[in-house]
Amino acid sequence: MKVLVLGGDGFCGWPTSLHLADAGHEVIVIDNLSRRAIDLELEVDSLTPIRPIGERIRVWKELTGQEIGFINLDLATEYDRFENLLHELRPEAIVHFGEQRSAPYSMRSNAAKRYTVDNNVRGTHNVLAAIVASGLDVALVHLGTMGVYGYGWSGSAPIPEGYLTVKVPTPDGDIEREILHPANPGSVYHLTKTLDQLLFTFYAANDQIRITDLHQGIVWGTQTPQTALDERLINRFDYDGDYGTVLNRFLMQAAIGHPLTVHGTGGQTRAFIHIRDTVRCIQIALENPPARGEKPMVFNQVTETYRVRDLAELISRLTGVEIANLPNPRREAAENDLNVSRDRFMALGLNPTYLSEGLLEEVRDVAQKYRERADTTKIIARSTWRAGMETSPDLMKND
Ligand code: NAD
Ligand code: USQ
Repeated sequence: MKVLVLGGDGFCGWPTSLHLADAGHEVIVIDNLSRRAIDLELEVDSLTPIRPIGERIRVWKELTGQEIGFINLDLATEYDRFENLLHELRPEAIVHFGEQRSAPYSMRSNAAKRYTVDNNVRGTHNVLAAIVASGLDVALVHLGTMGVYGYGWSGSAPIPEGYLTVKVPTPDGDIEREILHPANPGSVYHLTKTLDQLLFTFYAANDQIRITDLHQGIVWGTQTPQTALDERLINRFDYDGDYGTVLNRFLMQAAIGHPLTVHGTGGQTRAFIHIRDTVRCIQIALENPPARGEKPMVFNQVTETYRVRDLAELISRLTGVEIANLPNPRREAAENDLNVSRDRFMALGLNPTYLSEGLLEEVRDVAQKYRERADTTKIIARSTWRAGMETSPDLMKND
């Protein structure tokens, strides 16, 4: 299958591009390298020494003989170029990772909020409009987030895969309707993913675009079998307060002996998935698209749930690194339960990678290998959801 991977230079997109190429698909990466530009803006770098995209692609070709294409294009601002590319390349499928994906970054300033909305919503709408204009029957797979559901809405009922059946009272008695699960975003970034959902609902109904929206949990780990083939193919490892996600951050902090930065009580329960399962899920979704005319197909792309403090305690027990309970810079429930339905990928054959000591050690080993590259002044999360929520007077003495 000819597949365009939008955002294919990023943390999830690069290993997915290699995985799909390895599985025999023809892959073309489209990326404006904005994530690398944000590293420069934040004066931070991936803990792992990621190589330029041209070198990554050359090394993959040297090792496997497979060509991966690359086009530097901004999905949000270069609509005409993107539409022309669809006419020229005639892809059968598109995987869309190409958005600003950090919640803390999206809350760090007014400019960052506006950039995140402009980039993500315009980009996704441009992709949909260009598919319609191309006249192609392209299957679109989009990376959404578990965060569209929010944390705490469903109580003890499992969060369904995208849709909820509700009873609507009418004078003639109750009628049943299926609706999109109510959105409850916790950041401007998460808000953009809830807006994406409405765009998908409209274009699937109006233009019969085949759309799969993957509501993914927090991705952890760094390497896949393909990125581990050669150091020049290594995947990104974000550890800083804006882009680093919680489990990878704790493992990196353990590797350098930094106290584990638990926000608040650590009672937040979140959904997780290992990067090796992310790439498998994308392949499964690509190979099992909905039919034309169907509503967007939603999968909850998660394999397990954990409470933040339980992860910190586990890593502290394994490594001896202490835990620091910091004031929470975010506006989020101090404690929540999370019960997620995840039947669809299981039914399609996903064999989940569960968190184990071995896998935790593998990530810690990667972090230990590159520990000299870490800038410890970038570890504490400084983006706050509202003015006055600044964090960690004590821990900053480690900076
Ligand atoms: P990332 O920032 O590492 O990668 C995103 C890529 O998209 C980058 O290479 C960036 O340069 C590119 N991009 C952004 N805007 C673009 C634009 N306008 N035009 C072209 N390219 C653009 O992020 P990631 O961690 O790989 O996440 C990929 C997707 O998966 C995101 O949409 C994110 O919301 C979703 N997701 C990620 C996680 C996670 O834990 N990393 C969890 C759930 C969902
Ligand atoms: N947290 C800590 N300490 C840290 C970092 C985070 O306690 O050092 C806490 C946060 O306060 C939050 C939880 O851990 O309660 C998760 O934070 P995170 O930064 O790991 O994840 P989040 O901001 O939710 O975003 C990440 C990705 C995003 C994706 C989302 C999936 O950056 O792209 O959409 O995970 S989900 O969380 O399921 O919505």
